[in-house]
Amino acid sequence: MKKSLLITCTTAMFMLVAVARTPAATYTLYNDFTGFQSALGGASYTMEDFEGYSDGDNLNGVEFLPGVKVTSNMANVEAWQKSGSDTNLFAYDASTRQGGNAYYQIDISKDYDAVCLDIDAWHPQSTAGQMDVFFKDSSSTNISLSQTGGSESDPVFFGIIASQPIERIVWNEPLENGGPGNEETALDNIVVSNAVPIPGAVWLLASGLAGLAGFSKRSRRG
Ligand SMILES: [Ca+2]
Ligand SMILES: [Ca+2]
Ligand SMILES: [Ca+2]
Repeated sequence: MKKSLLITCTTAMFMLVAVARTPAATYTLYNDFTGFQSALGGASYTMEDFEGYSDGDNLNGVEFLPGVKVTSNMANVEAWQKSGSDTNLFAYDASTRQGGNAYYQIDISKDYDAVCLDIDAWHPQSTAGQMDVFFKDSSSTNISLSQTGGSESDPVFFGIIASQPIERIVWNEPLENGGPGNEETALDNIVVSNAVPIPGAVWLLASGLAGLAGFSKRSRRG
């Protein structure tokens, strides 16, 4: 075998190993905007609060932020503004919620690794809902969420910052009083950003320190 071919083969093998060893996306969850915002590390963000829309405006698949849109298995996805309250995004139709599998899907075509939003109108007597998050590397995670506020007017905050871009978030609504139908929830204050990454050198130092700490613990025990 020629030397250059050998080098190419060896390099390819190392690359394959590297690809195979790439870990699935890691992430951190946040339950309030203050914590989420400070974890962005000073990165700018854009937010859609839907206040620029009128009640009944169609939002189905509308790109309301660059690269961000919402669809649903419910037929209507609209701006919702009733009785002087602020405007949010609400989906509905005649029958889907009765089946108990109503969901909202946030599709993200640009590379954002940080997303947060409020879930509105979630009655405390309903059960937990599930947030499915899909990352660009095709890995995904399922997160169970509960309404911990005292009333239906307390929004539930969901924030996530991941090690790589988030492609899709699916909010599977909770069941109303245990089911079979879904509790009606709505989405508001959808934020996307790219968190300022912690520099590689800091990670190396941190993992080195962690290794040293483990070593000294073992030595002392020994
Ligand atoms: Ca709003
Ligand atoms: Ca309800
Ligand atoms: Ca409700």
